[in-house]
Amino acid sequence: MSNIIVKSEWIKVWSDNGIGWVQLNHDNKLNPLSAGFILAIKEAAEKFDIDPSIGCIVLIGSEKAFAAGADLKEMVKHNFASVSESRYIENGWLDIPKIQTPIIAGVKGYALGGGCELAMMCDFIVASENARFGQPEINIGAIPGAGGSQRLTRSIGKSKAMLAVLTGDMITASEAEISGLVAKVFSNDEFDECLKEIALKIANKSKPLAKLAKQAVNVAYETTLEEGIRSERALFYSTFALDDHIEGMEAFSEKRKPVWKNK
Ligand code: CO8
Repeated sequence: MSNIIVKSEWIKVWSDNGIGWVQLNHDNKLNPLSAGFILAIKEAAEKFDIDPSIGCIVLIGSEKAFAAGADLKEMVKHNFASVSESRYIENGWLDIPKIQTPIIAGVKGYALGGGCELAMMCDFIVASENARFGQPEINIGAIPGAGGSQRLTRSIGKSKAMLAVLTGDMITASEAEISGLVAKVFSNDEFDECLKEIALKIANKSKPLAKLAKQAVNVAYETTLEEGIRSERALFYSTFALDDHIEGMEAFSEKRKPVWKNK
């Protein structure tokens, strides 16, 4: 971990209207994910996560690819001892799902292997019609390693996940939308505008409420229905402690838009 150089120069970061944009901007437009690159992505997202002006984070890639997977030129140098000793997956990857602010993956082009896994670590995926998803690791002597076999299966079911993981074949944007991997697909022309519109809608919600809502949905992913229902109820009750709960209720009665205090 200590000798990994964080590749911040491959990340473009900007914010507007409460949206924190993190663009994967590698010299290779396929955005191969090396250890230093993933740490830079994680650090950029974490900075937005603790920025009180940000209500939604959006991860995007290039026109050609969100990310075409692990950097195979880096991975080829590894052996069993070095992947375990360097904590190849633990560094960076495992922190991205811990982001509390809503985070969207905006996918154009390829999202393959680690790229598909990174997109699935976000809260949901919005894709352009040219997007292609896949877990092709089986074709390069590996299997998914950053949660792909688990998140893809939970997202699209065992049968479709098995087909993808065992053949390594790509899934088109429309197939991904039908199977639930992707929340929305937009035409290539409309994509940027529509992605921004969704992010803006989320960024304009009460920030603590959005975080509680995200937490509630995530529990469904991680536990039994009974536990999830219990957890949702506790989170629901906790909304009553927020000024924004009172504001939301009052705004409804007064037939006006709520003005969130974010507390
Ligand atoms: N890593 C490094 N370099 C890559 C990668 C990659 N994943 N993908 C492509 N490149 C390089 C190519 O070698 C080529 O370099 P050069 O110009 O020096 O020859 C350049 O990018 C352009 O590539 P192509 O000519 O192949 O571009 P095409 O448009 O013809 O094809 C594809 C695009 C379909 C994306 C094709 O490049 C491809 O199949 N790439 C490999 C995809 C893949 O197998 N991804 C899975 C990798 S394994 C993985 O992700 C495991 C995840 C485990 C956790 C992650 C831990 C870090």
